[in-house]
Amino acid sequence: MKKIVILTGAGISAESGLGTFRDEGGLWAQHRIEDVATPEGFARNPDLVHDFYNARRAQARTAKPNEAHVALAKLEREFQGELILVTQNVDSLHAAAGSQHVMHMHGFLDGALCASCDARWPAPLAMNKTMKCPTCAAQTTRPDIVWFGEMPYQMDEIYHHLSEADLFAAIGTSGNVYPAAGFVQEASAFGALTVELNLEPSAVVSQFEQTIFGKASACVPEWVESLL
Ligand code: BV8
Repeated sequence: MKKIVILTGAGISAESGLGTFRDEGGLWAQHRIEDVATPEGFARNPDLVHDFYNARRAQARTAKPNEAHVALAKLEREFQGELILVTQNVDSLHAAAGSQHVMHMHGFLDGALCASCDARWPAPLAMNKTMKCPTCAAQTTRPDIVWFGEMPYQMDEIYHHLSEADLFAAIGTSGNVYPAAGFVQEASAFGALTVELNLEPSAVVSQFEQTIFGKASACVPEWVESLL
């Protein structure tokens, strides 16, 4: 096996204490997606959106990687072929666990972006709408997060990797959000073996050849050992 592509979602960070989106009492149960994770919501009420991300940034700063993150970092170190790790998550737990190359397709909680000049810089713990861009001084600072209706990052590169994958694995994602939820179809169309590791069947479970159900902190280390 020469190339493995892995997609992770909120489920891999659940045991690190970070809320998922669609589980009981998840993030979307407390907020409407339209209000806190769309450009329109940000334009309508930037304070509400900054508060939402400031709370998540504070929570994420205290979170520690769990055994699933650590196992994927070990896989990157020890796998003889090429490992591509794509995450929908905006936390930095993969990097904290030692993963060197992580593709953050939905952006970063710890990143700030200027909506006027596209400058990016490390986000302070709390952001607000009066913050000035260090490059152009405009007061249009936003979290460097891909909201609904916006194009996820590095899509061309990701599709290229999917076309070359021998194995595609989705870990801790409910398969509700596109284009990420379509990656399994893309990979299998190019002949990859596909496996879903999740607490329960995702919305696209039928498209996977193999499924492994259970908590990520237990299933992922075991799965990684089976690969090495
Ligand atoms: C785009 C940043 C186009 C925000 C996020 C109708 C049909 C199809 C598509 C659409 C549609 N209407 C609109 C769309 C497009 C839309 C979309 O897919 N909407 C969905 C809701 C229907 N997608 C977009 O808008 C995307 N952009 O399409 O652009 C375009 C084209 C051209 C030009 C311009 C634009 C952008 C999507 C990105 C949105 N941003 N994140 C933030 O994080 O605040 S998405 C958000 O959901 C998070 O990033 C999250 O990662 C992602 C997916 O959620 P999951 O990671 O899967 O998390 P979830 O809670 O859902 O599931 C957790 C899973 O873990 C569960 O299955 C659970 O069982 C499991 N689990 C729990 N505990 C554990 C566990 N597993 C293992 N162990 C455990 N312990």
